Amino acid sequence: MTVLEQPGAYRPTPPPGWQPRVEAAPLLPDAEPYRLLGTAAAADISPDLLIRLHRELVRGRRYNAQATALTRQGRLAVYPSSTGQEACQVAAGLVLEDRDWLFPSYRDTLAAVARGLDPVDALTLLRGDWHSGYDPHEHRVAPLCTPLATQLPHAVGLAHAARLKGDDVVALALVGDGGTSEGDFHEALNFAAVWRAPVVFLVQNNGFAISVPLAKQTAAPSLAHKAVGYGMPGRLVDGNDVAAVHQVLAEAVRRARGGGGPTLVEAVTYRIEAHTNADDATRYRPDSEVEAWQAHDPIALLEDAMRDRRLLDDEGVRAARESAERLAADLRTRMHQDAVLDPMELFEHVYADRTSQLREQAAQLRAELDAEADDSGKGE
Ligand SMILES: Cc1ncc(C[n+]2csc(CCOP(=O)(O)OP(=O)(O)O)c2C)c(N)n1
Ligand SMILES: [Mg+2]
Repeated sequence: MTVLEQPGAYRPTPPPGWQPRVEAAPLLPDAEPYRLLGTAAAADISPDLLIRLHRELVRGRRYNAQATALTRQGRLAVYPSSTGQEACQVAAGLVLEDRDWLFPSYRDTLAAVARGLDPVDALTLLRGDWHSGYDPHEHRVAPLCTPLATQLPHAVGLAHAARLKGDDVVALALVGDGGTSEGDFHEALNFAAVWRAPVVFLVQNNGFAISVPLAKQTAAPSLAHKAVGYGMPGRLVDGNDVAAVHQVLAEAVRRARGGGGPTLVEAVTYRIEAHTNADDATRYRPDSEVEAWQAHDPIALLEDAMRDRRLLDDEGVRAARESAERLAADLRTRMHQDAVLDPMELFEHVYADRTSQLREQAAQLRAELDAEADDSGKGE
């Protein structure tokens, strides 16, 4: 007798009383991306929040332009611009409490800066200077993560550990549309839902993973629909509507903090620039597509809504732009200074107890540096 022939061992048809373990309908995303700016509900958003969001959007766009210019001047090895995606960046950077944690990817410099990270420190990694470039504990911003989606299980682990310790901490993890095809995305969402971890996943669907468009990335109805398979709610939001992204994230953060478990938010947006300064986007997408998205610009959408409510005038726009110019000037000044680095620090923060190989390599480098110092001393 085979296993399948044993009575009751294998039941391919469900028994009569079968029910879904979780109701699927409440987890499903809306049919259309949620919008707030330009709707009647926008009248209820706090003026202070809108003014803050506007200032950060304008500063964020200027930051992207300045960082891209620094790549041309040889001051940065590479820069992945988030122009067009500033609404997602700023909302993610401002929505958390100080005690929470942000887990960004390489494109999420603006989210880290909006959360309080020094604008120069946020570029240290891309300049190739020093480890992750900043102390992650200072602002509770994990290192800007280049291996796709690996930040997601880290976020879940931190959030779960915080809950076990009784700490009131929510983790917000950012990932791109391409990152949702990674095994780490699956593992993170599965664990988060099973453990009801206080974590929020924000997918910035900017249409592309380098040159791969979303249609070649997934056959899912939307990326937000993936949430249902894990047993968490999926929310679909207009990623260029900063008020909508902020509100949807704030609700997900509240839910996580209250013990309600994780949420997957898909923000539909667009990468206006190439993947990085090293990419030529005209090879794989028409200008007309970029222009269509420029007509749905996050800063213009917010400015129109704020002018309608008389929360912004020409003077307000000018003040925000001046603040952005000061940020860019500071970035230029400090990025044009050569960093003074100690090569021996390469060996720090790698292992708590240095391995024998690393000890050997450190000794070799020390000897080479000492020999160089002796030689240059002789030349003087
Ligand atoms: C594990 C892994 N595989 C491949 C890459 C190479 N890579 C860098 S960015 C990128 C595209 C990612 O696209 P997406 O997740 O949509 O993020 P976006 O760049 O659009 O913000 C790829 C494949 C990587 N960094 N890590
Ligand atoms: Mg993408």
